[in-house]
Amino acid sequence: MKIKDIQVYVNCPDRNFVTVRIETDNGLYGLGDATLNGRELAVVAYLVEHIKPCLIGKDAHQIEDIWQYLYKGAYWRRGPITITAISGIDMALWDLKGKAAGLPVYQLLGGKSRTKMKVYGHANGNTIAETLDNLGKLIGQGYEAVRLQCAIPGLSSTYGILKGEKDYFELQRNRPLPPEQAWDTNKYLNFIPELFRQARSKYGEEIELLHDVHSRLSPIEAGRLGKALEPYHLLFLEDAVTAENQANYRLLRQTTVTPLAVGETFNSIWDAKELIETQSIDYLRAAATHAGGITAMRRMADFAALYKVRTAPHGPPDISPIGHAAHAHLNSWAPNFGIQEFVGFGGAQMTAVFRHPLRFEEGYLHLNDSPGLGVDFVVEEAEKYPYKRSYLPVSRLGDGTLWDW
Ligand code: KDG
Ligand code: MG
Repeated sequence: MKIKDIQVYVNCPDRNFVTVRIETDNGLYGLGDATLNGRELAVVAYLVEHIKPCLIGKDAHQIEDIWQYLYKGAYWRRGPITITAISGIDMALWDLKGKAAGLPVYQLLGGKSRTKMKVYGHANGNTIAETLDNLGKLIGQGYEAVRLQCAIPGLSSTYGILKGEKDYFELQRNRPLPPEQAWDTNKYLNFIPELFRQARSKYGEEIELLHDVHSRLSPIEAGRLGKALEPYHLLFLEDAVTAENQANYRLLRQTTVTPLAVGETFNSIWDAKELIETQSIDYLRAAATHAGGITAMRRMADFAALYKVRTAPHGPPDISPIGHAAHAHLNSWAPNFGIQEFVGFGGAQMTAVFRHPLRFEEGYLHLNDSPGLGVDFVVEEAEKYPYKRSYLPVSRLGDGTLWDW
């Protein structure tokens, strides 16, 4: 099964996605997601200019060797552009191997550890009342776990709150340059515990609750928040602090028993090594699209399992249905799967372009038994939606200081 051609598509069906399509000489094709939100074209160039010429004629079954070849062969290891490009290739090769074998990818990984995957949804709002109404709607749809984000009173904008835009992409798209958002640690820390107090008092203890800090706090500030949230029993607090310095989490861990999750921006097992070994986190949020594909995610899951760390793959709208399908196969297999973030299947344009193998029912995702990853990519549909440049927002304090977004 030799690689005959590699096509890279960048399209905007509702939002931008980079799709890798590898064709083999036995008439099969495999699909991978290489979407890096806000920096899409850098990955496209890496794939087309640097990776494609190296892979034509190679045996598509040699997934591990190709992964090592692209990782070690670049000499410049790691980094989001390189690893997102490798991730797209890796997913497409697993898709091909599954199609060639007539088996879904989870079977190649070792079979199913579960029949369905628990997900958490998002309830956002401009006020606590609105956030809790949205939480009630998700509980009504069967969700057993929900992330709560609420606009901070006195701030003009807050992460996760759309303020009239149709979705996150429109929030980015409607501005020619990165949108600027405001941040105030004191206002935030004084407000968030009240959101969770009211959520518990309205809906009780049964529903599992989560929150994403989006890396805005120092370890000690994060410790204050974690402690204040302890009475409300979160499933996890995400990205309480940045993890470039993994020791941040060792410090945070000493201050609170609120479970901790981190990893959506990780592009290597090395980003998580110390966090896992020191048991400083409870959930690893790495994504197949940004952390090295199925090959790397499998390795991370096995390593995390040794330390009782569970997987909770990143599931935002800026990962394509191919990336979500890769997670579904990993989640079906991983003995230490924890929970999957899930924000729906996207709009009409997206569902016309990507045909996916997932079904949502009563708080869980179900994966069908199609060979490979089970996703199809309709090129003629995709080509109706050209790429549109967009940027993620940046954050600033009131005095103009640039902050973590
Ligand atoms: O592209 C950035 C988003 O994927 C990110 O902001 C979403 O933090 C996120 C989450 O937890 O889904
Ligand atoms: Mg997050």
